[in-house]
Amino acid sequence: MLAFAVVPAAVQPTVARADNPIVQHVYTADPAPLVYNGRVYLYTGHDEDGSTYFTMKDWRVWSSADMVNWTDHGSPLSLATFSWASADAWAGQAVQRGGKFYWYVPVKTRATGRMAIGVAVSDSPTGPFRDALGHPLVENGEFDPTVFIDDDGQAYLYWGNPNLWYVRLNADMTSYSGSPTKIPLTTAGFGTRTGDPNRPTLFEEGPWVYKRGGLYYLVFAAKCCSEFIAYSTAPVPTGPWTYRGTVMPTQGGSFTNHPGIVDFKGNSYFFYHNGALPGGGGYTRSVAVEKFSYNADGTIPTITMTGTGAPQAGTLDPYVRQEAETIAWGSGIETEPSSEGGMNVGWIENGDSIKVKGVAFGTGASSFRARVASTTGSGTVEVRLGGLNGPVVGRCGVPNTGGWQAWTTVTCPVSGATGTQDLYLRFTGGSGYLLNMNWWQFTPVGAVAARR
Ligand code: FUB
Repeated sequence: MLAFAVVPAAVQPTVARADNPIVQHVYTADPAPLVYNGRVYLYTGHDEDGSTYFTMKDWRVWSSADMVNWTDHGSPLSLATFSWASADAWAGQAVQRGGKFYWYVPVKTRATGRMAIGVAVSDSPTGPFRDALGHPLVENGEFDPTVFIDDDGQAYLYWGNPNLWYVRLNADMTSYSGSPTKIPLTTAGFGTRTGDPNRPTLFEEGPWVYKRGGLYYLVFAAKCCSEFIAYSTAPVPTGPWTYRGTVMPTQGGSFTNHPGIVDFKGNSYFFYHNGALPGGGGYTRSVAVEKFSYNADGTIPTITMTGTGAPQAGTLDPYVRQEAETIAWGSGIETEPSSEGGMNVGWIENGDSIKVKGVAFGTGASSFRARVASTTGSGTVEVRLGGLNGPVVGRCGVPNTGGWQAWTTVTCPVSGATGTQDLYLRFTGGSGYLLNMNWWQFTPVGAVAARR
């Protein structure tokens, strides 16, 4: 896709005051985090701009080493991956086993028009993913799969709305033993809902199952609508479950919510979604994250949504290549697949910006280089520190490279970039699209700048 050819109806937040929600340039929903190899990978759904229903066609992958700067890995899974699927790319989860990544997703089938669970597989957490089976793994008209692998290697698939089901997955992760079993939705297990005789318990959808300290947790979207997040616990993965209360109250401008919980670098994180971005709401949602600590007895505290999100877990190294699409807060920008691999930032106009949080310059940087492309040659990258209007420590002009995917490297001197600071790449120039950026890298004082 060429930056000048298509104008996406973008999410265009203009003020960079917060770092939550996690992604600003597309609407995201139904978070499913996975920790692998020192990074947290975040699998999400994708709400279309201006959507008035759950009109969802693809899923997205993001990753971070520090919980605040998130790299866009694009869309390695969509409805088109499943030849038998017709619609509803809803809430899924990816898990890793034996070096392969299995992504379980609910979709509507062409044949029956009912919801089913498909499974895609990849050798990499960022894909590409392919349909593992060529048909649904399981189909009973219900959705929202979560997969949990116990310490003994037994994997379980849970899913459901309005019921709650589980089945034991085989070690191949793409077949199962026995029949799907309905988990008894008792009020002792899942709380009491009033006002809906058809649904006497709070369980609505979006189960997320994991184990901590010998206790099994089932976190779920409760009541409808609006939903809140609640949880139950059990001594074994098949129950009986005991209702434990609220994780996150109803908040945030979306009538659904969806939980995902992981531990990362010694801390616990709760992922959810809300309608916090401009234009956001029940069908234009955004994934966000909060850090939390379990209570001493293993119960989960009540967590509220914030605009600041989780604190940064570490710092970002500016002296190694950083993808332009690694972003704490982006304003005005979009992303697209790059001809050089991965994604690039595009559709950059005058005044757009990228914030990268907690960049460890140490004793100082002497130059900045960026991989850029442009057909206009009218843009400049301002390298600023501390804020959008913070001091300019470098300024790189971008020439006409002959195409939006015709990449060249520009370099400019930097002075005054020391210590750990938030980096702002602010783009200036005339009207229209100015440049695309694939990656950037600083050179430390005393080192020789690389030529590419
Ligand atoms: O995103 C579509 C549906 O909305 C999900 O499957 C549910 O969990 C709810 O978030």
